[in-house]
Amino acid sequence: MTIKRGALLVLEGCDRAGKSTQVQKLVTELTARGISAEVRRFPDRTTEVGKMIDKYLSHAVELPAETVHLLFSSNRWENCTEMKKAILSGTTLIVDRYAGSGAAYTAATTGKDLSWCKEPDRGLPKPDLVALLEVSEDVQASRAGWGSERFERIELQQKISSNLHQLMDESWVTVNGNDDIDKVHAKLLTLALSTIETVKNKPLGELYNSKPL
Ligand code: DGP
Repeated sequence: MTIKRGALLVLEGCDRAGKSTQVQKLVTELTARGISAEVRRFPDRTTEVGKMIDKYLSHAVELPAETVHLLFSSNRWENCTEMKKAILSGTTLIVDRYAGSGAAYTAATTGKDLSWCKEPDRGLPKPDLVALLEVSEDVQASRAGWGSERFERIELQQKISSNLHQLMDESWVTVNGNDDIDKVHAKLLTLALSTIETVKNKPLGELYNSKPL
């Protein structure tokens, strides 16, 4: 019997859009339905690269913007082999941020164009679905912990949101993150279930490249 692969599902959005809550709820529900599913989160602050990113985000160190950009990308690359293995062995990964954040945040903070920002992530596993959670500024700023990390400023978040929209291709959909938690969850669950079904016999793609892996 050939193993059906899992899906690579990504939640993107600005800070405090509700991604972490939704990623967790989605994995819990998929698991309850007997579907193999796991959470991944970027930045992955547990690795050596991730620890450096964490220090940068919490203002403990200063680094050039280009260095930071490559650190975030390399944090995705260092997880890439393990992620591919999990997906190809049938596990669906629900990922809290991925390359979309990589390009959108650096373009917003540095003014570099999106094509420059996308380049280091070329060739990573391509998400089968990117759900972009959209929240209003009021909702965003009212959520717990807002403002403590480096990029949590309204004017910057507006640029990030605009960049995320420019990155949208056929694999992206927008979801209204202002709705209550259960309504957002129901929408994401429907999207996840249909994507898992659609891609199970298809090859995993390469990000920003047309050929499959
Ligand atoms: P989070 O742990 O999801 O709150 O992310 C931490 C912060 O880092 C958040 O402000 C978003 C930002 N971020 C996430 N991924 C990237 C990336 O790849 N590049 C840049 N420049 N920033 C990122």
